[in-house]
Amino acid sequence: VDTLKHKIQGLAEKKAPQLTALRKEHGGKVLGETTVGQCIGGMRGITCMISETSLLDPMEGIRYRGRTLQDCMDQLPKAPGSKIGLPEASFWLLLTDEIPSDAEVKALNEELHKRSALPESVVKTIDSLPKDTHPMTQLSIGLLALQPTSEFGKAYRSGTLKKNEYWVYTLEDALSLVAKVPILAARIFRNVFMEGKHIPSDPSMDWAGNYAQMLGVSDDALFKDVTRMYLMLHADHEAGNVSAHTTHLVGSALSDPYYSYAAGVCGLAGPLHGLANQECLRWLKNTRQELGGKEPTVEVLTQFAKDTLASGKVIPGFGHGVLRNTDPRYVIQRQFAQDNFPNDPLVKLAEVCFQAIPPVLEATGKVKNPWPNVDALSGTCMQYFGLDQEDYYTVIFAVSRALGCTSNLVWSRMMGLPIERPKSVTLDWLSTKAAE
Ligand code: NMX
Ligand code: MLT
Repeated sequence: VDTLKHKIQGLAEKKAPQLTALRKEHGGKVLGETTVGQCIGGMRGITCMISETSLLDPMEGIRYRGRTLQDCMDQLPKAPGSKIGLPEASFWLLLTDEIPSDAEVKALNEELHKRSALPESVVKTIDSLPKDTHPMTQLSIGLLALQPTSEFGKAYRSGTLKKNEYWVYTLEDALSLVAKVPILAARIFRNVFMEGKHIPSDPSMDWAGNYAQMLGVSDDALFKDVTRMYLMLHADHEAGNVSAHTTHLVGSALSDPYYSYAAGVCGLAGPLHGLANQECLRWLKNTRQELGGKEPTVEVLTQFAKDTLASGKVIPGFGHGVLRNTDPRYVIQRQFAQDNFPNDPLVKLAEVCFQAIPPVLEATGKVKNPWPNVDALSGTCMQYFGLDQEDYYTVIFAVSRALGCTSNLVWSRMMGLPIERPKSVTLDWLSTKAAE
């Protein structure tokens, strides 16, 4: 932890003059105009927030601290025999702007294992939930049940916490939350789908590999890799997406990381955001069932896609608020599936969807990005290894997103960002303004 603190502090010292200059000398500089359309339209395209950890390019996708996801795959340390950049190494990168060494990732994993145990009260809370409570609801309840362990919350209540120390306690909570979230998530999975038969955490394993072994659906070494890949790819997507923005907003009130991320998880549970991976697998399974053993063709899938639109639903796994190209996270998962299980029936079906769906969406004339996003393939990769309980998929997304959302909280407190409070207006106010 000391190394991590030292590196974050060092980076913050380098960035401090930049932040001061921006505040003092350029505070009045105009970044863009806000239109009536943007005010009605979900604030799309309004630049109004800082996230140091990652930046999204509409065509090339997300970069973690300036590195593309392929750079991360290539450069981040890996588990023995694996080709996947470790997600906990991406956590280090998001926090420090440095690619960690193998030794640093090993030390980070040891630290995470030390912090990973769930308090008995949290175990009791989770185990007592009705099994038909959606896994995302269970996860947000579990995170809130962990809130009394917050070091930030305790320090703030003590009345002695200084503003320049906020980030230190936020980091403490970030590390503990990241350490505990796979344990909590695996417990939820085994409670709901495996009759409460739990598999203990293995302290010799990496963060994501251990999560995979606790899920316990497959002994295939590739299942650990697909889990590592899932967790590395979903870690961060700048701060405007619903889960990151919610976490950021709640954190800006100085609610601690458990409160903040529990709120973010509730946002991730929406079908237009993280739940799309669940919905996408459901859509593919239904489509396959309707095909009744027939090979999927572009013609048939085109008709299924049109039927979905005609029934007033969105096609999950396609489109994006900011991306205007095929999501690089989709591209990396597609390569993994093609390299390892190209003949899986759902992989084949997803390939046909890739050809059939974009033209259908384009033909509507209103969809700004007809290309697949990360959710179009993540569930397909998981079901190949036997994790076909799609209601659980968004929980895996949430385990990963904890890395980005909590790193952002650390940096928001480090930069001393204020409480977030944009202006809202009424329709009458807008009409008056529009008539001016
Ligand atoms: N299927 C059907 N209609 C769509 C789709 C889609 N996949 N994508 C966009 N549209 C519609 C959208 O509903 C809107 O219709 P209307 O004007 O009637 O309200 C119109 O096209 C314009 O929307 P856009 O400006 O292109 O997209 P927006 O930024 O509003 O929304 C999403 C972005 C991601 C919410 C939208 O593309 C969508 O609903 N996709 C399907 C759900 C999904 O895959 N979400 C996952 C996103 C990634 N993630 O992990 O969070
Ligand atoms: C995400 O990963 O958060 C999604 O792609 C949604 C977004 O960025 O708006």
